[in-house]
Amino acid sequence: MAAQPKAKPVLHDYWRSSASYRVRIALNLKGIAFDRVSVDLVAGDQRHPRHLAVNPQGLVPALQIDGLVLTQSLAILDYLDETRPQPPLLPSAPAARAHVRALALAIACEIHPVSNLAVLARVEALAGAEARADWNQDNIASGLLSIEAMLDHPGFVGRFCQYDAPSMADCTLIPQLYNATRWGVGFSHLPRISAVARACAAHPAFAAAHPDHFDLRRRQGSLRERA
Ligand SMILES: N[C@@H](CCC(=O)N[C@@H](CS)C(=O)NCC(=O)O)C(=O)O
Repeated sequence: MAAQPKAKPVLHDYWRSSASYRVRIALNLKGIAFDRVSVDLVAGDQRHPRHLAVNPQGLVPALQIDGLVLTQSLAILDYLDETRPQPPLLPSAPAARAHVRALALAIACEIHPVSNLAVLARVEALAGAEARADWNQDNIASGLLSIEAMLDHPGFVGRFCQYDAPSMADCTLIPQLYNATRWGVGFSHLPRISAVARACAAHPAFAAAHPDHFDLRRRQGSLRERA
């Protein structure tokens, strides 16, 4: 019997979600073509039963692949790396792997959750719109300072976060920088981060994953702001 052709992966994402952006970059780096289901976080689509059936956490991203539905962006990156090892998202040496994972986790576990939509909405409800912006800007600025210090590691220097090829750390950092820019937090004073941003901007997998290509407002002609 002829083998069934594999279904094309489907990414449930939101154009401006940084966790989704991580997965788009990784899929592009691996050369995996995918379709998208757009979950409009501003409209509240993430709480619709149709999306909750895909991701009970009511978050994006979720990736349908190999007959599975995967959630949590870093778990998705790990799965992609384990099932499609080339090009690797993690270096082979344990110490180098630990460093890449530490960078990715520092962003995904420390910086990003504090800037999440639900957290920002709560800060705004308690203290107003100005406090929401201050909170987010302070969080991102201090988070990036620590990432700069982590990148300045003599053993792991290169064009990207570590060495001269993109890794899971770059997949995580670039969306965080997009978010920083959106919130008016500059990073030109951080030389290692700026150098990585330049290297990634010139890489086609990163360029093709950029939120501008998926901007819902452009497609819908609406002007909804800040998700
Ligand atoms: N740790 C999760 C974070 C996912 C997450 O926070 N996604 C945000 C967008 S970047 C979201 O769906 N927010 C919807 C909401 O807060 O209602 C991951 O890495 O996948």
